[in-house]
Amino acid sequence: MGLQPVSKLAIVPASARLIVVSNRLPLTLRKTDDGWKTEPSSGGLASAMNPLLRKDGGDWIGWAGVAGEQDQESRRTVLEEWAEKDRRFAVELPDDVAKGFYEGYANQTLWPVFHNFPSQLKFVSKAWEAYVEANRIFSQAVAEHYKQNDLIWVHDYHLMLLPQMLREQLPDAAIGFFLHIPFPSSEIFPVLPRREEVLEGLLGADLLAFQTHGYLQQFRAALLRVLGMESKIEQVAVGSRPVRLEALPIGIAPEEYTNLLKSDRTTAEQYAEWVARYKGRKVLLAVDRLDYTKGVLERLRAYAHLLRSSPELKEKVVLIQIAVPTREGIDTYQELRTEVNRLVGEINGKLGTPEWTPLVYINRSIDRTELVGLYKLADVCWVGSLRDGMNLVAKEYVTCKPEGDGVLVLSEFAGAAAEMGEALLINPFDEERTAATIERALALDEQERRLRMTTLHNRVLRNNVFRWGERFLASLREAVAERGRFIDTQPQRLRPTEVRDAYARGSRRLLILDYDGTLVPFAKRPQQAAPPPVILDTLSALASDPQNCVALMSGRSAENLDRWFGSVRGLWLAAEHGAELKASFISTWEPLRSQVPAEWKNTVMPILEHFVDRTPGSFVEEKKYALVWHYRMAEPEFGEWLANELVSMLEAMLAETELRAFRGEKIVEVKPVWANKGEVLNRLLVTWADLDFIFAAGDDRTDEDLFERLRSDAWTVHIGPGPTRASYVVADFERLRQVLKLFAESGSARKVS
Ligand code: GDG
Repeated sequence: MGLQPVSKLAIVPASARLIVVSNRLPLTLRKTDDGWKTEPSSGGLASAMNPLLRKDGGDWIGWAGVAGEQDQESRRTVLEEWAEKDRRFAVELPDDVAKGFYEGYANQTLWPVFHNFPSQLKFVSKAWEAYVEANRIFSQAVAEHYKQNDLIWVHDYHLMLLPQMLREQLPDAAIGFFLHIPFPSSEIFPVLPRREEVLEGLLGADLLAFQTHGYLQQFRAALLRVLGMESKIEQVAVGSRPVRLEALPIGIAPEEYTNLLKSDRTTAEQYAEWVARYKGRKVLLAVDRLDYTKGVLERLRAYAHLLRSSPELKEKVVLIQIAVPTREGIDTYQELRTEVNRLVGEINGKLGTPEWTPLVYINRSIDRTELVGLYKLADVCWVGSLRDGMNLVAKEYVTCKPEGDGVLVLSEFAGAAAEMGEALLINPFDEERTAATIERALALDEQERRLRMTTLHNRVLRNNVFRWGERFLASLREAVAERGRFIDTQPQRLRPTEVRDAYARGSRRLLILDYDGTLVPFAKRPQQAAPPPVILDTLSALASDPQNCVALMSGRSAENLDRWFGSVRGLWLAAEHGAELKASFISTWEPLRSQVPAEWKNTVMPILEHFVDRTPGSFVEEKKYALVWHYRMAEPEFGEWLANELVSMLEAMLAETELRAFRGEKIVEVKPVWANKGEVLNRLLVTWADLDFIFAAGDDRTDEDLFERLRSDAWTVHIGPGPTRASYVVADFERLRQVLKLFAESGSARKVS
């Protein structure tokens, strides 16, 4: 089999048109006395994507903002102009849908959960319905806009159902998704109401990209815990379709800032004025949307602490806090604003002097020209997010410091911390230590300051938004090509006569068979699955043929296999998925590794026993090398849910060891990684070389290790439904028995003739 050529449909030409889809366009409508006017949108997504699209071209689809009832004519004219001149296409949402979608599910349910603030979560099912409806309206708009070969790039948490909705309408489309905000841990994510739908919505994409590896891992953990879906570090299979997973930290367009610094008059004049005004004082700068995740309150408290604990800083320092209003229709944000206002008053009122206002608070958006001047001016930029997908302010600041004269103080809970290790990192929840770090930043010696800042500066310039965009689109193209390969390599149905003929032509054959689920159906208790005589007869017939090497590889213990198959002459046996092997010509078992430590069982057993206590009908089976939790007799949904929980718990616990927790058919098994069927194969091949027919059959994950190692011309057969690397499938164990019977008969027929 092997990889087939990429199917034509799946190849996306390099010149394909890009369609960006996000909640907001980079343009915003503003109502004035003369009708609707256009303004640039604020926020990280617009800052990043706008220069990218301006450079490389592409269409952008997004919500036009609340419509209201008046002046529709003038509104329409502006929107038509956006489409014609800028190729920005506005999606109209009915006002009640927009409210439930944006202020409801997106910003009061998803946003707090994804930023580790489950206590702020508010959920009403009407808002969820609005979220579904808004995503549906978006999918309609995109589908109408779409032409074959377009690349669709969906952005952020507002549109998490969109990939799947688009997949249903445009099955062949290339769909990528980028999440700008964090993905929460598997402890927090399950709190999300409608979590299954959200994950399934995302899985409609060909590529899912996150800001950091950490978020990507947390997404995988959520898939396992919530949907019971296993994934690889770079891929998850959704039926027969692969979804690629990537960590792609977003960057900025440095020239947008450096050009203003180099040649903008307003910037230069404003900067000169500030230099004069703040002469003799150190400037601390903070720039945030006024969102509780950005840690504005915590920063102000830490600042007050700093001023109180270090009186020598009096009149020597000033904090400029830009706090851009955001989501003002939501109560939490209004409460935050009130509290910040109060604290600002308190700091200046209690700690200021007639000559000195310690805190300059600006509660509006300022011009980019001014922002850049402030970045240049600031001795320290203070990013104190309690949680943040990336944080572009950190990157913008270091971009504006080509000479290396400034210090970045950065929260370890911002995604940016993963790639900006030269910053002084803080835990913004710890106000005292944060204050101490700010003090250290103010006193940092020049050499260290320059070294840290220049390294950061160069890295941010290199990992810019254009590079990020290129990587995303290249990865999306590859993901689509991979989808083609994946589909082309999906297993075919096994045709019994065809494989029988190949068997008959062979003269040195290897047959590797799994047992439970492959030769016999699953039984409620493992000891009930004894082989019926017909299986023993077939195995005896096959194993006694001198041209055959027949190996039974099972998860069962050596003692169990001996009891059931000891009488079948010429049969190789591998127990516990290959931890031990018994050759056909000797009567002793040989372990695959000598000196296997078993103390781990003392730690893992109590955990499994705890799960047995919680799950009526489940039990633990102890094998020589493994421990298995069986839950076939448990209530199905509860059993699956607990199995997900158990595996995610064990995965974290066993990460540094050679043990792994595997999910099988209604079991969770803890065993060493080396105990796998692929390893046993190597042993068999030492004895049995020059093979001209290889046949391997199995139904579960442990068989996949084997299929992966076998030669590409091997007949690998998966029993039952589900994703597999095997080349062929058969519906159930009975079909497989028929095939083995055909093999056995063709052998005896030749002997007779
Ligand atoms: C989301 C994620 C992720 C701010 N004030 C003014 C102003 N800004 C600009 C900044 C920066 C942007 O807004 C803010 O970007 P952030 O990245 O800091 O934060 P979010 O808006 O929350 O963005 C975030 C980002 O998406 C990108 O993926 O990094 O984690 O939450 O560009 O400069 N711009 C102007 N005046 C202001 O007063 N002109």
